Amino acid sequence: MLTVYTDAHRLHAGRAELYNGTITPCFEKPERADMVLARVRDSALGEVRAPKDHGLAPVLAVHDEGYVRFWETAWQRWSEGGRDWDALPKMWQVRRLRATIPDHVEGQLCYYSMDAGTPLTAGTWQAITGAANVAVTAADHLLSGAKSAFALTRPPGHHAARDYCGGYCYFNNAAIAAERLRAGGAHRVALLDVDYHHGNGTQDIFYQRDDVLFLSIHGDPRTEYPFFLGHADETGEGAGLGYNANFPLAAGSSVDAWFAALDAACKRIEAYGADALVISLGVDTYEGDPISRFSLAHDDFLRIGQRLARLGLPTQFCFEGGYAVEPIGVNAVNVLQGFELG
Ligand code: OKP
Ligand code: ZN
Repeated sequence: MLTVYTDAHRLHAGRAELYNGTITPCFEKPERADMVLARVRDSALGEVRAPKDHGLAPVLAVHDEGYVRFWETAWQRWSEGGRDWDALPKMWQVRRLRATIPDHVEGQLCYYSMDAGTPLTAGTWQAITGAANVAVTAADHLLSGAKSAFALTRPPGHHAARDYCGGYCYFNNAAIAAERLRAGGAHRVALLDVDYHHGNGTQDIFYQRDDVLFLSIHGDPRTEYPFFLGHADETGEGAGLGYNANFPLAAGSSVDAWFAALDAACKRIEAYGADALVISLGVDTYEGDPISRFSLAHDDFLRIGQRLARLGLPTQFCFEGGYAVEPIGVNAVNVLQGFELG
C-alpha cells in the first residue's frame, strides 16, 4: 500500500492544553505521525511518497472561503502584535450572541472555533495545507486505479466542519479526499470514521448530501467529546436524509460491541452501493489510550483491516486520532496490514 506523507506536519506543534485542571503538553504532537511513519517503514508496507501541491481548490470544495482565508493569514496577524505564544480561543459565540465576524484576529479565532484545544501556531498553516495535499494525493492514487492508499495526515481533520475548527482539527482531510473522489468520477463514496470521537466535522460537511454516506462508530456523545453531535437519531437532512449513520457506544463498551457496530456499518456501506471508501482512521480506540475509553488490543486493529477488505472497495485511509504514542504505529499499520491480508 502506498503511504503519502510530508514532514510539514512537524511545523504544527502546539505548546499546551488544559487537561484535568492542569496545563499539560499537547496530546496531539508531531511524534504521533513520526511513530506511524517509522512503523510504515519498518513493516515494509510499501512506497512512501511526498504529496503534490494541489493549491487551495480542494480545500475550498468542502470549507467556507472566509474560514480558509482566516487560517492563511492568522498567525501573521496574531504575531504582528508582538504575541509569540500560541493563540487559543477562550470565548464562543453561544446562544443569543451575535454571529458577526469580529475584526480582531482573536475574535475571529473564537468565531471559527468550537473548543480551546485547537491552537493557532506559527506553522499551523503549512501543516494543514500539507495534510490537505496528502489527502488529495492519496485520493488521486485511487482514482488512477490503485486498490488502496494511506494518507498519513497530521494534524487530524474529522472535527473540522465547513467553517469551524476543533478537537485538534483544522481542515477536514478525509472530507477533502471524499470530495476529490467524487469529482474524479466516483458516484457514491462511503466515509467511515472509526476514531473514538464522533466525526462531527465530516457529518456537518456531508449532512445534506446523498452522494457521500457518512458513518461513525464512537463513544456516546452523551458522555464523550464532542458532546453536541454524534447521536443515533442524526440521520441526515434534505437530500441527505438517510445518508448519515451514527453508532454511539457507551464509554467502556466491549470489543465485541465495537465489532458488532463495525459489522452493521459495513452492511450499510454494502447496501448503499459505494464505489469508493474513505476511512477516518483514529486508533484512540486502543485500550491504552490516555484520553479515550474503549479497549481494542493490537490484534483487533488487524481485524478492522480484514473486515474492511471484505467490502472489496478502493479504499483510502486518512489518519486521525490516537494518543498512546509508543504503540500508535503498530495499531495504525496493523489496520493497513489487515486490509492487505484481506
Ligand atoms: C481528537 B480526535 C478541549 C479539548 C478536549 C479534545 C479531544 C479531541 C480528540 N479543550 N479534548 O478525535 O482524536
Ligand atoms: Zn479521537
